[in-house]
Amino acid sequence: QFQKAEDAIHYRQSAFTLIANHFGRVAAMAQGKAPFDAKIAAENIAIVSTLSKLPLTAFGPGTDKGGSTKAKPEAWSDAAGFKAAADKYVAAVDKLDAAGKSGDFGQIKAAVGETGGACKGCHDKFKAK
Ligand code: ASC
Repeated sequence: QFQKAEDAIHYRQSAFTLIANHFGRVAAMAQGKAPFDAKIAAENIAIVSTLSKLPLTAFGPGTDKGGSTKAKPEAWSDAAGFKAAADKYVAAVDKLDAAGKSGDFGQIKAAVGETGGACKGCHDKFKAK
């Protein structure tokens, strides 16, 4: 799938950049920093949902070093912990996806909170500052 570790690292970083951008637009609405628009929220959530699992395919063996990775060695040495954190994030994005389809502000706000928490939970353990 990837020729070099650096390719996998660049791939996952690119996916996270896009996810953060589109999630950030929805988070801004949830936090009252941008006006809530159910259609725009749904469009951005759909993008997040589509992209959400892509970076997880690019943390294979041997991709712990290289490029400008900020992933900590623990993402590989504590593979079970990393998988649990990833599963939490995927489950949160599934809820966010359902919330986006509902168009309900309260549901979106709650799911944004849970998703942001899952992002942070993984970063705290597995991403260097
Ligand atoms: C974001 C983003 C993250 C998470 C995290 C949540 O919008 O880019 O990495 O939310 O900050 O605490």
